[in-house]
Amino acid sequence: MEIETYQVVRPDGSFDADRVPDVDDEALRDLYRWMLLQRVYDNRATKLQRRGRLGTVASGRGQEAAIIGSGFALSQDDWIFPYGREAGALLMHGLSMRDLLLYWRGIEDASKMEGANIFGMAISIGSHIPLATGKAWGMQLAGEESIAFANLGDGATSTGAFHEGMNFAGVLDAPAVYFCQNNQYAISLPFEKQTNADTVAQKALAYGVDGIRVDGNDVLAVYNAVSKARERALEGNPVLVEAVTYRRGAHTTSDDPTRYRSEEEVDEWEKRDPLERYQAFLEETGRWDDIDEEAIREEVEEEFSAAVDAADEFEERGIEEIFSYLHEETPPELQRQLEEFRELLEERPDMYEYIETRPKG
Ligand SMILES: Cc1ncc(C[n+]2csc(CCOP(=O)(O)OP(=O)(O)O)c2C)c(N)n1
Ligand SMILES: [Mg+2]
Repeated sequence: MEIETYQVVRPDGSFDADRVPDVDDEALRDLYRWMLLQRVYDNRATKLQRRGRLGTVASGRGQEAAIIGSGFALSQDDWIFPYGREAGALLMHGLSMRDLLLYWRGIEDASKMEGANIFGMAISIGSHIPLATGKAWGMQLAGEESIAFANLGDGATSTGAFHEGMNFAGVLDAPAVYFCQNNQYAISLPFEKQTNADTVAQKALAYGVDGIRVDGNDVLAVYNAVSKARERALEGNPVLVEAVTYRRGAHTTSDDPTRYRSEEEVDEWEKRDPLERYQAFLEETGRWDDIDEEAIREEVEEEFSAAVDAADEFEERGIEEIFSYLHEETPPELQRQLEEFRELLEERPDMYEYIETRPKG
């Protein structure tokens, strides 16, 4: 089965003029700004984690075009179901950097995501896919002109939840877009060992859903593909988009990728850097001179530092919140566990010490 990989800008910077999206210069510049923000954010967050000030970080390095191109194609009314690497897209859609940092510090509900249509992150791989389908169906029943957008990895397509979510999307004509960032690995497992299918996009066919395959390191191609997918979804045709890309960093800060992949492979993908490719396009079309790269960097660095300060001021609310977070009224079984836990802490306060003494701020 041959599925075309849609592209606008080729790795050498040459491009297909008919495919350049019909957006103004400011939008074209913004795309660069957001990709750079994603890169700077990932660098800073990774360093912060190394200093023990974040629990873990899942970097989007190498995937900036996929993350930003897709986020940029969405409306503020759409609902995003994130999976962890898409900081830039979430910040674009109303999440504050402080709250994002607090999330990676283990505080999930700093903002309760107020003001942003962003669901909790799917740490349990694939679990958000049926939820996105359900949300999309609900929005359709309510007559809303918006879609549910699930961000997922290639690994998520090997879960049962993917199958269920896609199947129901097809059956229900749900206004949903499933955006798979095929970064070639699920932690250490390469794509070929995970599925016998040549592409993710072809899986859509079996569900009676549209499938699009796109060069995930080409921000304009991703933007076009997701814009198109969004239009189709609003007409009641769910779409699976596969963005072919590469995870250049470690899976998370607790992974060592040199143990399972070659330097040559990583070098090969370095050459397909999404920012460099887009810069070449901007230069070619006379837009690069309007971009002050240093100024963007400085601005993001400052924003990041301010977000760290704001996160440091957040008062932790104690272990008991684990028991009260989900339910309006604590059910009897949880109440019992809470009491048991309190007794345990009285007897063995040291059990909780490591959390209390972890580096503050
Ligand atoms: C249901 C479930 N199984 C296993 C894990 C452990 N795990 C965390 S991330 C991951 C791989 C995810 O790969 P992919 O979906 O390709 O996303 P990527 O990290 O490459 O962006 C796995 C197996 C998990 N979080 N949830
Ligand atoms: Mg992956």
